[in-house]
Amino acid sequence: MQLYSFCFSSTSYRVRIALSLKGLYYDYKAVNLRAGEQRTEAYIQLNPAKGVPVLVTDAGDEITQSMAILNYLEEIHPEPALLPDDSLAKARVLELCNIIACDMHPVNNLRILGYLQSEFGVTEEQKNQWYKHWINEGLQAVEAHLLKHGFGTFCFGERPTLADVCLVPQITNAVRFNCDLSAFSRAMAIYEHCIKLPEFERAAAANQPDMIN
Ligand SMILES: N[C@@H](CCC(=O)N[C@@H](CS)C(=O)NCC(=O)O)C(=O)O
Repeated sequence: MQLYSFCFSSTSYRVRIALSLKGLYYDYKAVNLRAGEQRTEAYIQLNPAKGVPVLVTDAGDEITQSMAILNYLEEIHPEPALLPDDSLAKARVLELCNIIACDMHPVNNLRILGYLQSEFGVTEEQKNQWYKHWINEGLQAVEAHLLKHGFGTFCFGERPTLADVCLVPQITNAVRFNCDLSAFSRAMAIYEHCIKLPEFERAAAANQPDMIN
């Protein structure tokens, strides 16, 4: 397999964690988002949505959208399972994934922050205020969900699920943007636990071939 990825991309990081947890080998194809490589003609042929990640399967099929890629990996490589069998338990995991993937990530995506600056003259300070506001809103929902339905060392139990796969990259970004995360003690405890595990560490930005400062 091949993974089109950017070291600091949280959506790519989700997929890197899942590949690592499942012990799957892949070729790393770096896409420098800061240099705008996601908007080149060649890349748009690969992903018209102009983003990472893209997974190219062993058969050469291209899959975009991190949640679709995670679902594919779960079905093709079911062990270790990152979703519970029980329907309600699975819904709980996916609820948390969707808070992050649907409610939080899109409003703070690079292109949104760039548009705020280029079209509306938003200052760096205002951009950071926007970013922190949506992180805080989203993590309040995450924390409440974890307190209501979560248990164990990970989000849901003693083994990582897709909830942890989505949570860790989102918190990593929040830490990078100096957000105040003191109100989210359950989410932070899970994050601190996960990032020390070799499977998560392998997938971190610092360990990617395109790591830049
Ligand atoms: N919903 C998509 C979002 C993909 C996406 O936009 N990824 C970000 C990086 S985390 C990106 O490539 N942004 C490029 C840009 O905004 O120009 C997914 O989950 O894969």
